[in-house]
Amino acid sequence: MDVTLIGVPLQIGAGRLGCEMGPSALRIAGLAPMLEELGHRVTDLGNIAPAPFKALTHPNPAVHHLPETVAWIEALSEVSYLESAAAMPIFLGGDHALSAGTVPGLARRAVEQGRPLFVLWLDAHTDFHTLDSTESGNLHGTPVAYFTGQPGFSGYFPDLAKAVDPAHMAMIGIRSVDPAERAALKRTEMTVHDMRMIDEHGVAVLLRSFIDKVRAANGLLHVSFDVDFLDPMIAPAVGTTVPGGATFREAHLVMEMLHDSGLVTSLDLVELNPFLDERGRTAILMADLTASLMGRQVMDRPTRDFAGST
Ligand code: EXY
Ligand code: MN
Ligand code: MN
Ligand code: MN
Repeated sequence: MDVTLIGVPLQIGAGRLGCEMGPSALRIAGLAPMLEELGHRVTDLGNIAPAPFKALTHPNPAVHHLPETVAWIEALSEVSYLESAAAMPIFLGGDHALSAGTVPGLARRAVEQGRPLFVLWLDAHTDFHTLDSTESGNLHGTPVAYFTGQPGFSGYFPDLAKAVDPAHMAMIGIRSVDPAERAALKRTEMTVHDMRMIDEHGVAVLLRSFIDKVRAANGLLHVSFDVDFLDPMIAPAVGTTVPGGATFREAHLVMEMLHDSGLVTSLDLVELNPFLDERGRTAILMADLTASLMGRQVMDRPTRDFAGST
């Protein structure tokens, strides 16, 4: 398959700086050769940069970096629309505010193809704050509220040509939700599988029901993978760690099942903060998980991969 890597060194949406090093860390982890080894044709477009930004203020005093973040979102929405025409775009983040750009661009492409866009949100957080409800003002906590058309973004974030229907989404790995997000989510048809659901039922049965829903609707599937979906013990390089995340095998199983579904048409890899890492192990894990999404089977893992690893 033709795959396009797009670096998005966005970090102002997060509470801690460092995500701007994410694209480089994923490249240094060997993402491109890992995908080429699986037979994919990989084009690396380098990193995008925002357009010059105009002054913009919001009455919520906590909201910060709004003008610059909007400029990133506008640029990304265009890139995402263009790069989803004939290849699978993989966005190398960068903090999760980037999905406020990638998802609307993909939704625009989906409309042209006459197919609904579905989104799988792998995250400890629901990222369902609005500009009015956020208390941290960190805009990486708002993308899902924005692109599902919740109120309060118009006049600040770019107007949406097409919102994503919450019924066309599933969140897996959730274990850190603010009261305002929970109240807003209750008013939607969003499928939220928190870690209790995973512990009780297993991730496979939860994911399979969502995959069946996407297939039945002839949908396109975008996967937005936040590093903090994973347990911090295996993925420490993220600024918003929450104990009790997905294990190594749960994460690989999700990726292997998604590959077998044949439905995934785009991917965000977000919130990697190499400044918080040990010898790049989180970046390597994210690249390894992407290889599973792109077709590497468990039985293809030669001993050399882990011989002597700690
Ligand atoms: N809900 C909290 C906030 O809005 O600040 C935490 C958000 C973390 C968002 C990270 C990207 O997933
Ligand atoms: Mn900040
Ligand atoms: Mn997130
Ligand atoms: Mn998160």
